[in-house]
Amino acid sequence: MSSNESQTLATISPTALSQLARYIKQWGQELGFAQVGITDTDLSEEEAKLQDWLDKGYHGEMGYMANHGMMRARPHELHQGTKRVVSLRMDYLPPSAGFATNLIDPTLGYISRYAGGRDYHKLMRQRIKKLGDKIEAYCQEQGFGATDSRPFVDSAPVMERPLAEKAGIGWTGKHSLILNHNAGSWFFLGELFINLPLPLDIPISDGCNTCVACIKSCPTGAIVEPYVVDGRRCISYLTIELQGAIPEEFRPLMGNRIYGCDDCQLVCPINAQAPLTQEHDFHIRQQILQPELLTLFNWSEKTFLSLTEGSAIRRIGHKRWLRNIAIALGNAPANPNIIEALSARKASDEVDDMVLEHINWALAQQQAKVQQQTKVQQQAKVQQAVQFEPARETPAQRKTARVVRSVEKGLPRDA
Ligand code: B12
Ligand code: SF4
Ligand code: SF4
Repeated sequence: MSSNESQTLATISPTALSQLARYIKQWGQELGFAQVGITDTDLSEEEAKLQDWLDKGYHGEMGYMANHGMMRARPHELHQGTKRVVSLRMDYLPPSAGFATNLIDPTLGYISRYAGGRDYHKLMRQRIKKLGDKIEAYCQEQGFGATDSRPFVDSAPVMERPLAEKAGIGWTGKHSLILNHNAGSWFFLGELFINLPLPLDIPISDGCNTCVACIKSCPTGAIVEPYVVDGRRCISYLTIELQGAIPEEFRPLMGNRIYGCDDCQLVCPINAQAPLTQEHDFHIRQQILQPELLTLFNWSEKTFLSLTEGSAIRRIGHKRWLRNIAIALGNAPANPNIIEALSARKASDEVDDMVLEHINWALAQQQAKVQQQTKVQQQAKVQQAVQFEPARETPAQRKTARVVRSVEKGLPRDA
């Protein structure tokens, strides 16, 4: 951008900027965004918190979180000349979410509801780019000069949540996600960085009050203090971000969650009124709607790649897919079909050492449960008891059962 152009932009009157901000919100909604807010680029208050999070190693293997220094907290350094950040919310809660039905059945795989449809990154980025183009065309038409803008959707080192909070999209919940009373938390965030001094929106106040439901319900204790998630413990990290073996201590706690996790949002009372997505692309694909673990486990790499085309799931690749499902099969009740499928997979050339280790773990879990059942049956015979005693619930199963009850009561439409 030439100095003449920036000169012209600098002379736009406050009234014209307010009018433009109203148009930006209207255009954002026309492009499918449920909420649009505007903030400045000052995240200096977040720098110490981000550094502390990194110093504690909470990012685990997510090198991209540490690689860019404090640029994440400095939008004007990331894209020179940026004066404002337009923060945008797009809802993803699909109809027939079937949260409780899916979580309570250990023979089904649970896939985070943000990932049931098309990958949000590209879809949102294209729409935000269109918003930037509309602003540019309007400014040219009004004789304001050329603007400079850049869209982001989790694509570069941007602190999306603190920006959204400052732009009035919602408050930071104790699970660290952004939420508000009208929208709940089932939404993605995206941004448009722009060099116009638009008027700022006002943040809303924290609505969590004394609630701690998300902290208490997290299956792996990943919310280590209010507002702070140790990424290394989060099932979303373990199943999606982590490349290698999943530490054994977390495997029994993961239950049937094979891609991401929604528990901290499922128990959140603010989600009771959450709107369903307006995007058909975010509806859950048929093949992964309440899917049988054994069916998913038998997908060849070719089938995996073809059925996950255009979906975020594809990015983890077939090996990590098998790794995650093997753990869920190990957590399922004893079943000869599971033992057979795990044993058969061991011989497949689609399995490497990492996956094999998870399959062996799952087989050991299954065999231990078979032995336990046999022992109980023998004892029952000795005592001439007529009734078969079902396997006792583990602490992880009890926790999931509590989450399921909370969903049935609190989110009946989506249960
Ligand atoms: C890395 C990452 C992860 C990691 C780490 C999560 C984490 N909590 O940091 C993992 C893989 C675990 C993850 C999981 C999920 N993620 Co994620 N993730 C990101 C990413 C790329 C960066 C987040 C980040 O900067 N973390 C670093 C920490 C330091 O930042 P922070 O959590 O914002 O921390 C701030 C607060 O803790 C606050 N804070 C600290 N102390 C205090 C005290 C008080 C009083 C207050 C008010 C605040 C406060 O200050 C910190 C710094 O500003 C963003 C996209 C992006 N580019 O921003 C998506 C993003 C945050 N993820 C998102 C989603 C949807 C998820 C999942 C729900 C996916 C799923 N269903 O499996 C889970 C939810 C887990 C959870 N409870 O956070 C959405 C969230 C949308 C929303 N409504 O907020 C984002 C914004 C992606 C997007 N574009 O939509 N994610
Ligand atoms: S997504 Fe699941 S594992 Fe991660 S913090 Fe939330 S409840 Fe815990
Ligand atoms: S569950 Fe409770 S504490 Fe957690 S984000 Fe929701 S309202 Fe806040």
